[in-house]
Amino acid sequence: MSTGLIIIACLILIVIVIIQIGKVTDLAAKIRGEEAVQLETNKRTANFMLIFMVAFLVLTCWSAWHYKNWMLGYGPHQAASAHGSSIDGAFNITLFFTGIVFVLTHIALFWFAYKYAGKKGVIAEFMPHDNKLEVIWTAIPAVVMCFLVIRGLVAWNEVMADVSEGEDYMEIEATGQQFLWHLRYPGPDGKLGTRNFKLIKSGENPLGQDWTDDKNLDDIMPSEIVLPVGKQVRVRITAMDVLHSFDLPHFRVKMDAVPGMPTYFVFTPSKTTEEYRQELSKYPEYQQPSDPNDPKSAPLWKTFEYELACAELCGKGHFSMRRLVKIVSEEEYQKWLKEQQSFYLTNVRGKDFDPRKDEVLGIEVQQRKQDFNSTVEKALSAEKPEDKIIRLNYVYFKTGLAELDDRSKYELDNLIAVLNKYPNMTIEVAGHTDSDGDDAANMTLSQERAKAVYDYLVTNQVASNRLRSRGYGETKPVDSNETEEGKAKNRRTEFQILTQ
Ligand SMILES: [Cu+2]
Repeated sequence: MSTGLIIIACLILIVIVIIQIGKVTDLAAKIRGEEAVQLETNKRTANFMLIFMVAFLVLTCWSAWHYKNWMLGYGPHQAASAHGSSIDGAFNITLFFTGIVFVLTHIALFWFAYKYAGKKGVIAEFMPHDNKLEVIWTAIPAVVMCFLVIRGLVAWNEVMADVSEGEDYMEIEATGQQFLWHLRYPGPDGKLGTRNFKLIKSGENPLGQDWTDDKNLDDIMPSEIVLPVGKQVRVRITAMDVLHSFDLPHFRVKMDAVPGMPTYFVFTPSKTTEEYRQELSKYPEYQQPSDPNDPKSAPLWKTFEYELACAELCGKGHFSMRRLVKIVSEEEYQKWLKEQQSFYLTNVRGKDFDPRKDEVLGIEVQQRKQDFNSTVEKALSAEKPEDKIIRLNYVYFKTGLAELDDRSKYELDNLIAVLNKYPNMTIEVAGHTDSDGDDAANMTLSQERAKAVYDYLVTNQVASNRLRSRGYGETKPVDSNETEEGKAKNRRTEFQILTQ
């Protein structure tokens, strides 16, 4: 506040000083004779015009030369995408023509001001109209502009082309919001799930993904963009509040993110992050320490990262929309992809707001089958009898009853598949409870539950002489019965491989 007042006070003072100087000059002119003063001022101004003409041109050329290796499109900053060079080409041609015009008009402007400064006894020539001149300065810019526009249009059509049917590409999605980018990858199925803005709920469902659409279940939401080099990528771009702009400067990718109007950009990264760093390492500018306060910090080229920026001033947190972009080899990309967790499975699954919490999902069935089979393989090669006990993690009973819940069938079917695979295998099915309630009742319940599993197996064509069932009640806890978590572990159904 006080700084503002001081600035305003200064401005007022400056205006007063200028007015006073004007008055003094006026007075001096009256004393010395107005014309003489005017001519002297003209001469001085004309000389300044000439100095400015030279100084500004030199400064412009010097700075362009000095900073050339920092500018996109020059030195180490050749475009890192397949289409990038066509944009750079259009840019350079425009720069070439406008550069010529800039130098010529700049020189003409100040040279004329110098040469035709007011002199005693010289009168300006009166030239009301000149057809030849007008034709020249209309025709030349028109022809040049036509050339630039047509060339630009060709580049635009090439760069903005959408993927055509049957083309090989991967799709990701970026949604701008004040002030971050939500990034979404399709997951193993390669397909992004549908969204509905009515389902948006911060924390639970930031993008409004429709969980009843299976395509959504494996979608991942990483905090950075990782892409394989040489693979065509289509980015779906949307916004949730105001205008944002999806900008990958090193790839010459830039497209507005508009609320309610999905846009897209198709591009192919052509240089990995590492390759870009290697290019930078050849230039002295990038040997400086990355941290100006620490001379021992890694050189700039080593710490280089591609980035995603928002290129639309979208509010006061606009700067924080930066995200890292990493271009890697196909193998590194696959490795990274495998480490990513589905948003649904990690943040929604089983929670109160999960609309499918009572359902066993296709992806879970597959995952559990894999886990179950690898546990069985491990038990088969184990030596000690206690290492041949396998817990049936997904066999559920109705509370306090020995009646199997429908969701148990997937795990039991995995067991049947194993028994069919190893025809000599015999097992004991065991039931266990926690220590709540009456001991004898627990014993009965565990026996009945083990029997229920036994019956299910027999009904499904497993020979009864390969099976026996037993209830252990609360006699064999694997965890403390003091905590809810421990109790849940003690209430279990398992089987032991007896012979194999
Ligand atoms: Cu923004």
